[in-house]
Amino acid sequence: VPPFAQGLVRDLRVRWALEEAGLDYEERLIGPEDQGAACYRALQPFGQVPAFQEDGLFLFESGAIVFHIAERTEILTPRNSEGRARMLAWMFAALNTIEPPIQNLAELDLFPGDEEVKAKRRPELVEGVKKRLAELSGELEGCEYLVENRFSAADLMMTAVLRILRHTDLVAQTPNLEAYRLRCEARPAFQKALADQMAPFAENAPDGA
Ligand SMILES: N[C@@H](CCC(=O)N[C@@H](CS)C(=O)NCC(=O)O)C(=O)O
Repeated sequence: VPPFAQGLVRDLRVRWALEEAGLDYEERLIGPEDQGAACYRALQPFGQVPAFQEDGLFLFESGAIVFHIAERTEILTPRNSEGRARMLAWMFAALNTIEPPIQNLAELDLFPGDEEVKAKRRPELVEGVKKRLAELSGELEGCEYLVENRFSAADLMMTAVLRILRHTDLVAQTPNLEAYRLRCEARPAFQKALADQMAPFAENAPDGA
């Protein structure tokens, strides 16, 4: 993927969860030519990344994969059923309520397009993002994490989503959200996952890139 997407590709979420859980895994990288291939579509119906295989189980959608991994470990999942349900609610919120406006803004900013059209559309998209960030910030007021004030897969997913805004200062404008993102990203499992995602990009970069 181009440099603007490196460190954001959604396999990062899965790598992070696997690192937190301390599970052994093997990565299989794909290129654009694999996206349409029938054998890859059998793993991921939309040809997207990530896809996950564990023995006979094939999973797609980063949220479903992370949840599957999270269920294995108390590091990522509260022990009680109420806590687990709240964790799932916040994972859905990250993916379904917070990510869409953030993704729309990132696509406008980072993908090519008519600059005049973009400039007209951007303020509305920024407002949409700011609204959700303010709401999230309010929810995190006085708390370090989203559920039971302990790190869980909900924070993993929320942090992965907030990172999509790294080309802007929108998260940094909200001090408790910025502190939350940094707290989650400081985890050794995140650092390992990020380094592992980035390594092949560096290895495969054309000379001097
Ligand atoms: N909802 C999916 C989105 C996956 C997704 O958008 N993956 C991107 C890479 S981060 C991709 O494969 N894009 C290429 C495409 O959509 O064709 C998930 O969370 O797994």
